[in-house]
Amino acid sequence: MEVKSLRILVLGGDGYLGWPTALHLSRRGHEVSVVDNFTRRHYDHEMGVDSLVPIVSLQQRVRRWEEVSGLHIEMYVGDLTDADFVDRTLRACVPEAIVHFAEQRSAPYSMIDRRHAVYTQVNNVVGNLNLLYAIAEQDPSIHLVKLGTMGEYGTPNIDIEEGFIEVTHKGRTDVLPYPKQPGSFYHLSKVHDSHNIMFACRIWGLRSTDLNQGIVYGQQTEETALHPDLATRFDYDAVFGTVLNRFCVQAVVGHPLTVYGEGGQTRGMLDIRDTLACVELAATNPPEPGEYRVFNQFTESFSVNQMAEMVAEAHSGPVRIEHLDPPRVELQQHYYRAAHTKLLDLGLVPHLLEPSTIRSLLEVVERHRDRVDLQAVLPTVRWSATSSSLPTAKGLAEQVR
Ligand code: NAD
Ligand code: USQ
Repeated sequence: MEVKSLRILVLGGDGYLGWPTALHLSRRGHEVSVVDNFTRRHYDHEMGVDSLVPIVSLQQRVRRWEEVSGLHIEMYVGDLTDADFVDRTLRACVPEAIVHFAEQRSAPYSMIDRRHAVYTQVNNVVGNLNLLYAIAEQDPSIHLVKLGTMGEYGTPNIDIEEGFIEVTHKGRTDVLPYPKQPGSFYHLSKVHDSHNIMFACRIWGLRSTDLNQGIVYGQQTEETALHPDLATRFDYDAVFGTVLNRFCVQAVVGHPLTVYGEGGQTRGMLDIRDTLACVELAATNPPEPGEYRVFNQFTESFSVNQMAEMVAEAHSGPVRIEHLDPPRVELQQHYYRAAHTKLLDLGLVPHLLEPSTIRSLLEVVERHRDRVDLQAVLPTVRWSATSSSLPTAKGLAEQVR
């Protein structure tokens, strides 16, 4: 389908999702620039972990893309919490749409201690606020496509709607923001962002799409598969690895799949290739000036137990599933039904989670299995200071041997 070419600035363009999104938008004919301060690479050093799939520097990635595709991606290195940098970058790039991925995105990282909680909220909320001011001052018609999270809603005992719910109270009716019950200081930072964006749309007439994204799985996209230097990162450690990606790594190395608690936690999920498609659909179908809209960006929901069983079935070798003492404070059995029709209405054709999808992910892991550090697999961050002690990384490594 023919799409209008846009000047798009991708914030967080060195990350797991930002990099493949930048490539996808570039190949689709958009003029793409990326921003990053490499803080994600710094967390690796801090935590002593690394992406399972090796990644080259952003500079090398951009050069390789130019060589492979003949397409240029402009690069800006800097921090969104630096307002001058944000102002300068918007002036230099003059974007029509900004896709904002550039936040600290791990729930466990935000729950390590006070310092990490404060860092997460300052980084995310201040960066987003600087961006809102720069857009308002320079060009309020810029469309902000902001990555939020399904975790903003938590797990209420009623259906989750797309951003807003009609409420009748004492005989009067209104459409109000859907109640938020996030489960970590990270997820809370996204709630704060949503409120700030909605307010900025109301008072300054900005336009924004808040993409409440579910948990992403997968590592390869059409563009990243073109050359090893174009690969995106793949995290499997207990702080940054997400559940399905982690289970695939655990299955390949013979580690028991680490289901936290009862495993009835149910979440919206999506294939990494659908992230790219959803972001482009949102960017190329902008809201009206002053409009703040919310899309729930996931394609299917599964419980943690279902995901563990699917990985065990797809893997050719034996797989053991273990229920660990839950490190997080969250409901382990609950009702979960969330609307997600708006992106489908715009034309999203989802990649659903088939055994073949899991098998191709297992193959990626197999190629890099020598890089797996078993010490990084077990959860070490507890939500509650009083929760029972977790098995140690050393204990688990011994169990695996
Ligand atoms: P990531 O950590 O791999 O990428 C984020 C990038 O932003 C990193 O490269 C980091 O260096 C950069 N960054 C962070 N703070 C910055 C700052 N202040 N200035 C400049 N750059 C900064 O994360 P990801 O998995 O690619 O997620 C991207 C976005 O999507 C996040 O906002 C996350 O909350 C959201 N999201 C991710 C998932 C998922 O499953 N990965 C699911 C739902 C929502
Ligand atoms: N879980 C396990 N075992 C594991 C890892 C996780 O049982 O080894 C459970 C967790 O307890 C949780 C669920 O799986 O109930 C999801 O955990 P996760 O780490 O995969 O995802 P989460 O912490 O919610 O965060 C991830 C991304 C975040 C994004 C969010 C989308 O890191 O950036 O916002 O997914 S959502 O979950 O919809 O909020």
